[in-house]
Amino acid sequence: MTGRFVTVEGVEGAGKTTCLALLQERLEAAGRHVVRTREPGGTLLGEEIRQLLLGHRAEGMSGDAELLLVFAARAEHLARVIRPALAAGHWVLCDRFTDATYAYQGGGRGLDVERIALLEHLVQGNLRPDLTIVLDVPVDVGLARAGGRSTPDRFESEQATFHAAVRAAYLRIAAREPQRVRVVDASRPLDTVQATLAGLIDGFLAVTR
Ligand code: Z5A
Repeated sequence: MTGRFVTVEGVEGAGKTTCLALLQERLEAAGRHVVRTREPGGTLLGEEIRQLLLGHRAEGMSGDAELLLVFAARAEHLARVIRPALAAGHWVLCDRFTDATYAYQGGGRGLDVERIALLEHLVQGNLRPDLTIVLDVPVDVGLARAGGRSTPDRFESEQATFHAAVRAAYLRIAAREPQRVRVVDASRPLDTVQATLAGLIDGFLAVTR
């Protein structure tokens, strides 16, 4: 059986973690071996880079430093986890991937998309997700859902305009690549969202047998 690369994206608090669990269950019930992972992270080095990226650093970091750290973590993740899993025929289920870079560093931070595309090509070659699910919620809904947490990280501390730019960037990607990227209205009650996701992943399984 051929492995597939499925990613889940969305603004903060959209429900990715909650929904990834359902997707994993569904795929395993269909007999697929699933490797569930996340970005930034997924490897020892990647998790250390995650701490740098999310950490509470008084002086922050430059946009380019942030972008290069994201791709450094991704290079390690691809080499140690994603490519080997796909080569073994496993399904990789990843909480965020390069669409997040276009959304956060491109949309949110306003970095030049061409620079992101250059690094994407350098680090990934032709590898792209086979399916990307964008859980779409209005920013205030996502922030309210995530609001109960402890100290906000560097991204969570950003203004609502930053998160709105992130959301808009995701929707632009989805409009440009409707075959790969499916938008799910995640502002609905969880059981409704999960029913939509179950249908979506079952449909994808049916065409990838
Ligand atoms: N980042 C970047 O800048 N560039 C990159 O290239 C990459 C990442 C890859 C960490 O990501 C940060 O990294 C991220 C962007 C940056 N920063 N932000 N913001 P992360 O994915 O680890 O962090 P996150 O976005 O903050 O994810 P999260 O906080 O774990 O949120 P979530 O997984 O989307 O939500 P959740 O934990 O599943 O749900 C939140 C709550 O809502 C929870 O109580 C649920 O029970 C509840 N929930 C979920 N769905 C529903 C529905 N439908 N109704 C009601 N309540 C719900």
